[in-house]
Amino acid sequence: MTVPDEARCMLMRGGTSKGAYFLAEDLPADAGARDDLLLRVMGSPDPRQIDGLGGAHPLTSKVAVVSASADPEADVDYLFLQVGVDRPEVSDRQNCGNLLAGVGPFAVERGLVAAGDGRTSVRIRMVNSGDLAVASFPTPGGRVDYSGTAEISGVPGTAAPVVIEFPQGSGPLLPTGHARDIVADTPVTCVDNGMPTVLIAAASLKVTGYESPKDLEEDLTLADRLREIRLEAGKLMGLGDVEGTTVPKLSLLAAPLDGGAVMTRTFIPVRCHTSIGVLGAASVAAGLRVEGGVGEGVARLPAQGDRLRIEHPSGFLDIEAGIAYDAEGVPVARRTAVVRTARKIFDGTVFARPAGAAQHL
Ligand code: NQM
Repeated sequence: MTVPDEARCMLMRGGTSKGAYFLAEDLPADAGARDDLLLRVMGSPDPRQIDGLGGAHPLTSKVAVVSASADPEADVDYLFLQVGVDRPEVSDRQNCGNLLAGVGPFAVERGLVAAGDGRTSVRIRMVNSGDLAVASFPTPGGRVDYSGTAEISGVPGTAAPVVIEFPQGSGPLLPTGHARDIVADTPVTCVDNGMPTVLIAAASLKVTGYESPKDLEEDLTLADRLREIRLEAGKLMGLGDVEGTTVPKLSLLAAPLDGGAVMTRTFIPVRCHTSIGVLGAASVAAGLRVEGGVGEGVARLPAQGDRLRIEHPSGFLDIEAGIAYDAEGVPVARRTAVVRTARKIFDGTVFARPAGAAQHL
């Protein structure tokens, strides 16, 4: 099989992440050939990703593959691929709500969806989870306008708002069936409102939850504890052996510092996020509302409404995420909504590192 060495590609910032966006038809149809090409495009495996597009961090080593959808409820299909930085791995095991912010604009740029005059809404099927999202963004004069006044923490400057709504998740909100489990001697709440996430009170791991991501990453005792919790929680959540996978994430909770509902430090799952993922935040927000969860006594929930402010290392993320209890008393997620921004950085042809070059590292 011949694997191409170049592909049509658009580099975009999506929320607080950055990734390479491709039309599915511009990549090899065979998943093995596609992944081989993507590793070489991003410059992986290499901790610096010096010979590719990747930015030497999981948040900047991401790929979106977009195509017209056969699903009558969706306009486009979006497959998210996490490309390993220092490991030769491409994973479709998780979703990414940050790159999702660029999918609608990309679909218009590539002519998959016709722009409305003023605003365009794109219905997106997230292939990784099967869930649907609707993104709407400004398209004055039938063209995507990335400029605007929306600000998101973790991104300098302002840009056009991309409003993203998730009508409802498909899986159970509490994958273990409990509001609280004891895992590796630690109380946790395992929740999935779009991203499997283990909530842990920072104090139960003997950290404050206000440390910098760098300080937390350098704490090797903490890293061992988190690994132990994650492996056990992964099994309880029905995810099997999660040793080499990027889910579940782990979110440490502490009391808010700046008027929000909670302060977070989120491990994705080894590096500590410099802010928080969108679906990660959706899961935290829903998990905080679960009666008997580990957020009780830590978080300060607003008295009314579904809107919550999740504080994180570089600011905050406001999200609307409500839950309801069904007839059996089981908590279920309701609509989730968030505002992100996105920006086209370049559009052109990406030339991949030649096959075999990484073996010399
Ligand atoms: O949770 C990082 C990110 C993400 C994922 C991660 C995300 C989300 O910030 O929806 O966006 O958790 O690996 O891009």
